[in-house]
Amino acid sequence: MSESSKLASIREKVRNGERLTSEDGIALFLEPDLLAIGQLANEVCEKRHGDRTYFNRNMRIEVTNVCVASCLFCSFAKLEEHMPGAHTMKLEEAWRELEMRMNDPGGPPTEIHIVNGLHPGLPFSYYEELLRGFKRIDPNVHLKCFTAVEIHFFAQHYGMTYVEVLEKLRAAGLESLPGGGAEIFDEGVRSKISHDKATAAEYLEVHRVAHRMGMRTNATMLYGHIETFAHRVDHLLRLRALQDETKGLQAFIPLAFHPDGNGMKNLPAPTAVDDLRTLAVSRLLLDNVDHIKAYWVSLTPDVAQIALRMGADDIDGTIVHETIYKAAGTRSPGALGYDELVRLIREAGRIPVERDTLYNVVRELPRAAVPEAALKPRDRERARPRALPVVQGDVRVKEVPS
Ligand code: V47
Repeated sequence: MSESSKLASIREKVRNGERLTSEDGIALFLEPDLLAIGQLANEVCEKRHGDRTYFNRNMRIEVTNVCVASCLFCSFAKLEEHMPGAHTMKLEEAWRELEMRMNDPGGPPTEIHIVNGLHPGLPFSYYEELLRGFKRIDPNVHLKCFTAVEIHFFAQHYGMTYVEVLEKLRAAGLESLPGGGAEIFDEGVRSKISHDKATAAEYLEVHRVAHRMGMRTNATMLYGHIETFAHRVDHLLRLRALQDETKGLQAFIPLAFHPDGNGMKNLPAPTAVDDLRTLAVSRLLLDNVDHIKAYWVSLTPDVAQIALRMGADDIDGTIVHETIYKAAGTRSPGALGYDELVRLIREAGRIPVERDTLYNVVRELPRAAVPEAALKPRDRERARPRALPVVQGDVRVKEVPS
């Protein structure tokens, strides 16, 4: 089949470093040749990152699932504390999660990523104490906590500006914001799937304020439910515009909708082709964002691994204890071991690079000499990376398989 002239002209633009338009974005989503789009996104990715794929040693904690918002896609939240399945951790319980990981082989997690429900009954000091406690246990752990939606809620609920909320949380140890809560920015879709939390403009404003204060943030997009391709493109271009202004976004993460147990359970989940195309188009449209993450919990490790050849340069981390996607029926495991992540990256022909949250290199591992299946089973076992010594800071350790 001959290639469409639209795809040829988009390729030309990308290779000349010209910015893609909204019309180009929609054409890419409509293009049936997934491999052609994936290859183009891969070119862009390799130009930025060579053969490197980033991952980190992180942990997820959701301290409360009590939430005043009623998002149609959410299988995790409970409206009130006394409802079955509702939980709010005592501070000691949350801290214990980190204490239990302090002696992990290879060292403790370098990042704690916290996403919560919007709980109406906790004092603000609960969140400050939460962060302080983690820093007491491990002053080196990076705290990437609370989505822009939570920051907006704190501002409203406790009567503060975004700057005041962020300043207080930063004084308690907060270092960056995760990307959750973006969903789809289009006001029509947003009013149907999440009408009672921060609007798109408020989400973007929290990120803008955080960037002005010198904090880095991530951004997400929840796709594969009632939105159209035009809505996805609009979402990506609003993020691109913010990034032109602030340069504070460090990674973009497309999140595949999971339908189990929520208000859109009648909808099918997006297919692997849609997942990969969305990731590739994100790489092509977001020409000013450094990192595109293939979040293995949302994609499954199998699809995330293929995404590493279609525009993604990051696969997220070891995670441990993810509950939002578990509630929504993901087929992914709750955690991946360090060695398992390294294996996925190596088998994709990439160089595994362990990073910290701000993309400083913790250690770089060698690429696989040959695909693992080319080795005898005994040699395969030997070629796997062993538990590694703790290395802090921007230190590169070339590990030699024993
Ligand atoms: O905000 C909720 C989404 C997000 C469902 O910043 C759902 O590095 C699919 O934001 N199906 C939380 N998605 C996760 C998140 C994230 C993940 C990985 C990395 C980073 C980062 C951020 O999950 C929520 C919401 O948008 N979500 N329910 C569902 N049923």
